[in-house]
Amino acid sequence: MPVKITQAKVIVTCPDRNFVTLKIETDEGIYGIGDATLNGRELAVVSYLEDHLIPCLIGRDANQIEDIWQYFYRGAYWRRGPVTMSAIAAVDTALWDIKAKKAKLPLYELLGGKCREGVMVYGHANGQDISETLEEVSKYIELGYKAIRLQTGIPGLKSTYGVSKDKMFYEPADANLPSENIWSTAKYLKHTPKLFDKAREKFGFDHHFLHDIHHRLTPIEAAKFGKSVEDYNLFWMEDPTPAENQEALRLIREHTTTPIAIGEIFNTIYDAKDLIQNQLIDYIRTTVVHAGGISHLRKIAALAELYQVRTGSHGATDLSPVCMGAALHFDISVSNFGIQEYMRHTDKTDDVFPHSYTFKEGMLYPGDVPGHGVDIDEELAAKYPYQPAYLPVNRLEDGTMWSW
Ligand code: GCO
Ligand code: MG
Repeated sequence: MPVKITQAKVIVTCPDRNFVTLKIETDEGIYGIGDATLNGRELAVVSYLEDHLIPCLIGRDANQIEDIWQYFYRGAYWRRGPVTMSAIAAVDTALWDIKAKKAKLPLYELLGGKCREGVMVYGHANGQDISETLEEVSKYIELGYKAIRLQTGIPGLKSTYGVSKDKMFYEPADANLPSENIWSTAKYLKHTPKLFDKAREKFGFDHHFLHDIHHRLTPIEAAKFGKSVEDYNLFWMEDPTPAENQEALRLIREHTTTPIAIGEIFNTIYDAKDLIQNQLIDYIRTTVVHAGGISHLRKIAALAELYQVRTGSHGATDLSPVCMGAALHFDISVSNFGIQEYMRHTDKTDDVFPHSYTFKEGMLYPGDVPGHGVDIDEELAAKYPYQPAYLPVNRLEDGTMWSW
């Protein structure tokens, strides 16, 4: 029996940071929600949904998730891009939520069932200097984390990617016009291996340590960095170079066995397919919200599985609890799951998005309520209106624009 979509609306709220949520309602009274947040470009996705997708959604059969996905992807003529794919992702996530609620099953049951008991996550330890970062690592270890990302300030640079005064919920979109960071590759390459040297000296080798380079190096610099940290056994180095030039990864690979993770800014399987098929990466970081939803992410994971590439989805604070909930159902049900990033949300955000997922000893569990297990308190959401917020930009010390 068809389940008719009767209404869809976009909810924008800023409980400490901006989130965009799509809510789809049906004639059976069941509704579903999907995350559509694109950090620093939120309102572009709101318009894409309100002006272009929602008018075409009303009256359709909510059961037909794949057909609706194809309708918006192929049917649009103008394909791909983060705005389009985040909007399609929100529709897809909300429809999976509806289907699972209608079946009275947690979403992972519709995705093939659990492949594992829980989802290993990593948290962020960051500090102005190495000793502050190591203090943060201790806190995560006390909380039971098995995997931790380490970032540290660099002597001689005023600010560095991944380091902020906030700790558990680091928020880079810090100003209503972009703030400016200064970068020096030479200073970074000199200092960062010391962080991992000290971290292994202090904590040994029982925990997974990760690191994000945030697209800042050239291929040969990335190769050099990967080599310089091999003894510290990193779980991965993330985004060593900007991924427009994917050939670059071959050069990095030829020089180092440090595993590579890429893909948080990818939005389709076409961005990832060459890297996967040529085995130039070890982890693919595409997410539910920015890569077309659960339907599309499962296709990426299926391709990756053929090449022993594992998933390692992005999960920074700007991906809402709705994305996190959906991601956990995906993570627990794909065989080639690797790890899930988990930057905690603030209490205000958690109050707006009541959820069934729980954290215990370094693992997240999606919970067993029907659907993806995340809801939105609309009344509370309305108390926090949208606030313009931009991600920073980055320049070299001589003023040259660089990748942030
Ligand atoms: C990560 C990311 C984030 C992004 C942020 C942009 O690995 O968690 O690189 O810190 O910069 O999500 O919106
Ligand atoms: Mg990253």
